[in-house]
Amino acid sequence: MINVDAAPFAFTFDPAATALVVIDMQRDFIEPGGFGETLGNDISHMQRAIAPTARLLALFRANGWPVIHTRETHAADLSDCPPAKRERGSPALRIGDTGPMGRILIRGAPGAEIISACAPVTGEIVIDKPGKGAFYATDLSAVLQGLGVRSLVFAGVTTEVCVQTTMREANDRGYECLLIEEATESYFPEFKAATLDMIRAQGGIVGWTTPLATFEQSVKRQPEQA
Ligand code: C5J
Repeated sequence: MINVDAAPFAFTFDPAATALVVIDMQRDFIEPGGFGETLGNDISHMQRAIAPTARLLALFRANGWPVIHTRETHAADLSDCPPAKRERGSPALRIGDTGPMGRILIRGAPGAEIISACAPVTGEIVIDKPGKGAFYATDLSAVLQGLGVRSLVFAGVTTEVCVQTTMREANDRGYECLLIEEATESYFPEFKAATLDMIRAQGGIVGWTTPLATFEQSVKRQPEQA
């Protein structure tokens, strides 16, 4: 078992039963011309999560622990995109419209791909999800059961939308969830801060959070690698 100094108290995980879940590190949320920007957000905030997420990926890969990536995407015919989602608000471009990186959030479009710094490598699982939560309308539950996983380490964007929604879904399904603080970002710094607080409030009502360096040091200290 590995013990991590986390908030609201230590997070203990069995590395043989733990996976990293990297949420939606897609060009459409991070790069100019994508979904995030078309909604009117300041995408520059997303830059901060890239290097920490890449470091976390490197750590899991070096240890041979499973990595799961998610992408928020829709079918080309939009059959899995509720009109309520597509038609809400007045974005410059809607889901399915063609922007500088191809059709917004459509599976296979360049903008829907994961940014190169965090791109999946051979053997890693990629889950396409039509909703904010990665369990809704996907086979993520079956994938995790197949891996024999009980603890999930989270990274990705955006903190208060797809990351938090997926952590809550996972928590309700009995998974122990740890969010790495620098490896997640929001377009709204105050929403990120509030989400970290919400996750660990009330004795870890959704899960735990910890800084990346603390997690890395805890993994280095594990007895098997001493
Ligand atoms: C959003 C996400 N923010 N991946 N999606 O619409 O958080």
